[in-house]
Amino acid sequence: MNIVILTGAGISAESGLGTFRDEGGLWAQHDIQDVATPEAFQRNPDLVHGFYNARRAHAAKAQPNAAHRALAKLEKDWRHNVDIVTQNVDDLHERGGSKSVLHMHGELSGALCARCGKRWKAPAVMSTGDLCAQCGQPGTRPDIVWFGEMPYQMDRIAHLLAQCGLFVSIGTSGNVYPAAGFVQQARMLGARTLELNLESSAGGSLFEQRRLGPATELIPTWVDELLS
Ligand code: BV8
Repeated sequence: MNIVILTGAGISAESGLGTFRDEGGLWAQHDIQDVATPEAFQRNPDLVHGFYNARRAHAAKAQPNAAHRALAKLEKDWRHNVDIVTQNVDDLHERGGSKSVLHMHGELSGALCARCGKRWKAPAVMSTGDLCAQCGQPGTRPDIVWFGEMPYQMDRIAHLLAQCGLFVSIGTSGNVYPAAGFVQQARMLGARTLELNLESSAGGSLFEQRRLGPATELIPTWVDELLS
């Protein structure tokens, strides 16, 4: 059977990247309305660039952990498809060896021209002075899906959920939609559902099975069980 794995900030927590809603998390340090909406970028692009420049630098220094590597092993050794749909904007899944990774909320490594839609590899530091290489206009932004914006590749995700026999959610609090709704979609489409998280999430009761613990312990154990 095909496996779809939704991941959130919790899988990168033990690599030293902050989560959003845990104690001292990113949303405790910054108000979402100031740094993660299109209106925030219109209002104060320097503040928003500063927020993502800091996270881009932090993510570049972080290393994939045992959980990222275990998912890459599963993809390599599992006889059917393993597709990761991540809410994370870091590249730790790719650096951990995973090939099929879908960044539904964009990527810190991406830059986007708000005017002509061109995409390119983001420089380490982005600023309001950067001009788009294609249309020459200012207004370049991190290629990140902010609140109120449509997440990427939703059609492909719907297709994957319809084709999977097992839907696993790892390291996400289940607060943000549409990602938080995937478990219901998967269940309705006949998939088994499993949550692997440090603590029970907002939608925890929607999962047939739940295991609680840190990802670097939980995921390698679960992958070894599945492959044995
Ligand atoms: C959309 C950007 C519609 C990148 C993100 C009311 C008003 C306005 C909007 C809404 C509303 N109600 C619903 C909405 C929609 C809104 C939403 O869901 N809001 C919520 C807050 C109520 N959603 C949207 O706006 C989405 N777009 O709906 O568009 C639309 C339709 C048509 C046309 C146009 C538009 C867009 C959502 C995307 C927003 N961008 N990120 C960035 O800055 O990173 S969301 C942000 O939250 C991140 O992507 C993050 O991934 C995501 C979810 O957070 P988590 O990953 O779950 O992290 P969190 O800290 O919450 O939890 C961590 C978990 O890990 C915890 O459970 C913890 O226990 C666990 N953990 C911790 N340590 C470990 C661990 N687990 C294992 N091991 C450990 N060691």
